Amino acid sequence: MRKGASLLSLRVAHISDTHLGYARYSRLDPETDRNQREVDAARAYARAVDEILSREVDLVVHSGDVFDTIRPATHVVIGFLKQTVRITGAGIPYFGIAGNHETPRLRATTAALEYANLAGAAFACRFEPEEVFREINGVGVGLTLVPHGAVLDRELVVSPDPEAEVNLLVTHGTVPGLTVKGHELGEVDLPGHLISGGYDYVALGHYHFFHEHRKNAYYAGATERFGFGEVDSVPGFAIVEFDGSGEFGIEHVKIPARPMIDLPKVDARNLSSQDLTEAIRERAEAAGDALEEAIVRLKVTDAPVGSAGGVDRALLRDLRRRALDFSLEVSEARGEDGSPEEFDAEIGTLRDEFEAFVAARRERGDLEEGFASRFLQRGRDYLERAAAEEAARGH
Ligand SMILES: [Mn+2]
Repeated sequence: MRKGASLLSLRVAHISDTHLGYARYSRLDPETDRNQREVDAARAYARAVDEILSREVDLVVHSGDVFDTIRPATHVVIGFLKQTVRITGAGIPYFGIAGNHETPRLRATTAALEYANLAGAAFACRFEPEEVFREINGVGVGLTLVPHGAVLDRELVVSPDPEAEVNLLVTHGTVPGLTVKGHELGEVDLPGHLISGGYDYVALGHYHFFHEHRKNAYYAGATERFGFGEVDSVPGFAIVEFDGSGEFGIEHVKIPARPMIDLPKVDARNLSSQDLTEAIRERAEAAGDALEEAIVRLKVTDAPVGSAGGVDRALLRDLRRRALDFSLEVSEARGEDGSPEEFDAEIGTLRDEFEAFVAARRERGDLEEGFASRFLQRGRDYLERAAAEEAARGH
């Protein structure tokens, strides 16, 4: 902050990784008949907008992965625009960038995010940075918008606007040296020099946890959880407040999300199918009502070959009915020659591939929602039955 006006006041909402259009599992939302997780992601964004509007912010920035895919379905785009105009319609400036999920592979392709620019927001979604100066609430604000498509240029240099009182950099990717639980995240895609410049605040997107990278650089975190790697994350966004002191205050605003539960692992060494069934039942009973409508995972390790195939199907069916999704991840004990039994891993891969296949078709609009959902369920049942039969044959 160069002009040091002590009267300066600027409140910025930093939101990120909304992943609109993300769809998983087979459950449909009873109200809309659309994929439940897709509806969850849309509701999380709507809740974030509610919070933003109740907090008298002067400016909103979105640091990318607005959409989960390059070609979100029309209703996903419309849903995003309806929420976005609640902000721009209230006269609040809204700037953002494209993340890796929505950046087209080809320069000739137009990003869906361009629609936001027709709704009064300003999103940089091409392959070069954009610089904006805007007087907001009497404060000269410099915004450097570096979409994910622009960070492919390793030599890219951006700098703060010397005329601005508050300078913000908005970008998306993994910063060098981002350490999570003691180890560094692989695949750094943001050049180190990019975020080292003299910005008052660097609004980062990509990493789904609210996280202070440096004194002036934060990941806002995602508005929902998008996988078990995020089971411990707290979905929400950040409010950053500048008062002209040269420092800023930051608050993480939590947003209620779909419960996600990783049940305590079962060590299945020497357990028969019946023992394993009982262990699963115990874990489920201990969790109780928390399982209802939650995304649940139970990992089973070192299961004797074939034992998983004999787990009580009625129990699994009941758990799948109660939870939004119940995923039993079994890894079998190593074979006598020390080689891992890879069969379940293969089935896991097949299942993932099948789900990705259906998701891609659904996204392209090739499959009608209800049909896609039934198709997905039937395919998974079939794969599971095949796995059980293989296992029973003592693969
Ligand atoms: Mn993301």
